[in-house]
Amino acid sequence: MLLAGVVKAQNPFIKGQFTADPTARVFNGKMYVYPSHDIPVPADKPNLRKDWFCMEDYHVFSSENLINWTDHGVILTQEQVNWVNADTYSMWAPDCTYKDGMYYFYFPAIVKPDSITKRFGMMVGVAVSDRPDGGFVPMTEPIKGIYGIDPCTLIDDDGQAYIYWSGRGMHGARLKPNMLQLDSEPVAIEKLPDGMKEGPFVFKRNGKYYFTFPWVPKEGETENLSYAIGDSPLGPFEYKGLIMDQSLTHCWTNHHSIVEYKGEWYLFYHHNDYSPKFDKNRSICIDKIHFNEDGTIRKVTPTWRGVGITNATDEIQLDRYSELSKVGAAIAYVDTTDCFAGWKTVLNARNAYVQYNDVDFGITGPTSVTARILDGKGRLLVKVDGKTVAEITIGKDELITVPVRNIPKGVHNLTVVMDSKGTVGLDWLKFE
Ligand code: FUB
Repeated sequence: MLLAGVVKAQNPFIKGQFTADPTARVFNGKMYVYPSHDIPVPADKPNLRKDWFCMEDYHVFSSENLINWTDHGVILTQEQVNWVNADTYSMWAPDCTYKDGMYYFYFPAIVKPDSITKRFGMMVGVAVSDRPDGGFVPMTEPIKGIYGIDPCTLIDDDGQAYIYWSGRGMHGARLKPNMLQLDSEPVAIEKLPDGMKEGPFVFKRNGKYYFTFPWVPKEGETENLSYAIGDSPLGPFEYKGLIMDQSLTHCWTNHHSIVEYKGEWYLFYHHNDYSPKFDKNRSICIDKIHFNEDGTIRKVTPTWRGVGITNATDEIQLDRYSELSKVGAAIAYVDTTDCFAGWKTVLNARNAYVQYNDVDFGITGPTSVTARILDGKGRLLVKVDGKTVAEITIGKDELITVPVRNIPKGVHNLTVVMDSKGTVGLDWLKFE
């Protein structure tokens, strides 16, 4: 049965549950994201490490506009896979690909000690469905020859499928047409910079193969995202540089995918915004990624604004800002005991501001705006493209509605400016 829930957000774009290792794929003109599903260690599992990853199942999410995401519910659990040691909660980073009418969901997990594989450690399995959002049936054995984690697939223009993984270095191999078995010996991907690497993601653009990966350059550092380019799917690849710096919140891992959708390229990655004190409970994010003329990648700075256009009639979470004034503006959790309650913008100096770009005011134009004020006192100016459209004087009420004037049609940038002394905790604005 499908559990469909709608999530609307900027970054992180899935709220209410932890998500990590996002592999994004476009199927039937829609974006699907297959992440891992971090959970806090269950209280009745004293044998599991409290400071480690804990993952028992996978969800899939889809979106047409990259703003409104549907959670299709659980698509696979460790209990469903006979070779997985279900005491280990080790359903790590997955991928999904489409070939000849079927969807193949690849996932790593720790094998049962007595399983048919006669191996220990992590292997990679496949579950198959005729649709991308569920119905996956796991194969009864993991793929022979893959000892590692973080599977990623590539279907080349000639239809040949490849699979990549990490574990004792980075590897790739051809897949048989059945997509369930290797069709070549694993090839070690060499000449990448020294240091710990995992999470390969390979894609093709303008005839070049991009081998991209999280990488820890030095002991004591955390994962950045890096890339190399080559002329054939299994290399050799030449290292080209960084895609994203190490996380400012010190999330040790990052894990990503890069995909083209409706003419734009997007980077999916994860940080630990909803779990600032424990970086094994992560949340997935999306930002645009751009290429230079010569095919090299421009470095991406992670944003909270994320991507997409926000309707003026939605609750506009300004704390997922495009720009914040250097003085007198900050972002804080609404409830430090429940990070999923989200954030608020705190303005505490005259002329301090928060700017949120790409708001769609439609064609008829709203007549009023409502602000949710969580605390404080003061006067706010609401501006569209720099012109004041409303003034909000904060009193005792949490929800304050005032008229708006001269709102232009279409998509514009919204700014809220502090116009008095005082401190204001602003949750959201919404136009009617
Ligand atoms: O999510 C568990 C592991 O952390 C993944 O397999 C790695 O890529 C890292 O993100």
